[in-house]
Amino acid sequence: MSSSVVISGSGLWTPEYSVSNEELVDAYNGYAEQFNLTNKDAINSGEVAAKPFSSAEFIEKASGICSRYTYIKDGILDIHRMRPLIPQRNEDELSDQAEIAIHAAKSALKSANKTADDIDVVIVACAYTQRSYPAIAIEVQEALGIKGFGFDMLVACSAATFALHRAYEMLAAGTAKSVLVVNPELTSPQVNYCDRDSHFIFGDVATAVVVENKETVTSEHAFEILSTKAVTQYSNNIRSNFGYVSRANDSDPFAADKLFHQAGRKVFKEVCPMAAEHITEHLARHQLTSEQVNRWWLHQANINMNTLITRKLLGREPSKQEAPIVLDTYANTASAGSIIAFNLYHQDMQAGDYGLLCSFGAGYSIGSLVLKKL
Ligand code: CO8
Repeated sequence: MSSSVVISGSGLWTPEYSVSNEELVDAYNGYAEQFNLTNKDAINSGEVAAKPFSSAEFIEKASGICSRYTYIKDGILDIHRMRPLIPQRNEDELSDQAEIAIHAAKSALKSANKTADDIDVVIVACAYTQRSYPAIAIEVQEALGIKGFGFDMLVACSAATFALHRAYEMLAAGTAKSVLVVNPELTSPQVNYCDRDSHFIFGDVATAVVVENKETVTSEHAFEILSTKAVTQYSNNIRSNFGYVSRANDSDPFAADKLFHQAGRKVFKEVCPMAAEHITEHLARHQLTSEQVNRWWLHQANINMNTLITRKLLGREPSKQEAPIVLDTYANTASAGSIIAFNLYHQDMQAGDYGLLCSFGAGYSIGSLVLKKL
């Protein structure tokens, strides 16, 4: 291994539009009322299940989410549509995802004190890409004028940490000089706004991180990556079945199973102990205990999940400063959640402080990095 590998900058792009729980619940309940009226006879005969009503109080209590940002608000609150209205772009225009990725990438480059010439690898890592090819990463690479190579990788909520894992390995192996990892999480097209159990969970955002060798770092706030750890374990409890074979299946592309759906309770019960055990093992690799970790940048899935995991690790409730939560305004932003927390809550840390970045989600997949402030 040549030199230490360092996170030298990060960027965040927040959409202009925000949707409150109240707005979302009003739209959903309006849709449910209309659905129940239209399907009255089928509901009465037991053929169709009535749509239950949603509540803003439930959402905040069960998830910690008060509002979420959306790339486009049009259509989401329209009870006759219940999905965003994103105009299709021509092939000679920048794709939606590349556009939001570039906003975050530019802000990460600035914070790392780097230009396009310093970067030779671009990884676009997120839960979905809006097309199969050409890769969004290559589009971002071209738009930013980066020479080298780029590729997309999908690992649901763990895409960002798994991509940082790849970046770390490339730097450590000497096959890259500096890697730009970007997470354009455009989740709203895959949210089922007609499903009471999940209509409130997700928001859109884009984050980015620059990873380089310690010798080339010139930024103010840099963190050495001490190590990375990843694990996956197959589970059907969080699924999205839309894919390129859907057309050949002759199935309904608007069917609920094509969108995000989950057995939320099971996920909660199974993922929390997995994540806590994973983190404990990872810290032990460095002879560190949870009490020595100054900052926890955890995946932002659900306030109760985050609280349970940190309570398991620390044996007490962490302070807001120790384990920042961004769920209230950003909601679950798939793989970007822990990076938003990192981006917003690291500048106060002192040289020698430890931080733990960790994602957990669909797959199941868990990814973590132990970081040390330079
Ligand atoms: N309003 C009112 N009541 C509701 C609502 C609502 N909106 N939703 C559910 N209820 C009702 C239920 O029907 C249930 O009623 P009953 O007791 O009569 O059956 C009651 O409230 C309790 O429901 P739950 O048991 O489901 O409620 P929970 O307290 O478990 O909370 C959660 C539900 C918030 C979903 C919770 O289970 C949870 O957060 N689980 C963790 C799962 C999680 O975070 N998953 C996200 C994983 S994301 C991921 O991996 C990313 C994939 C890629 C992202 C792409 C996005 C498009």
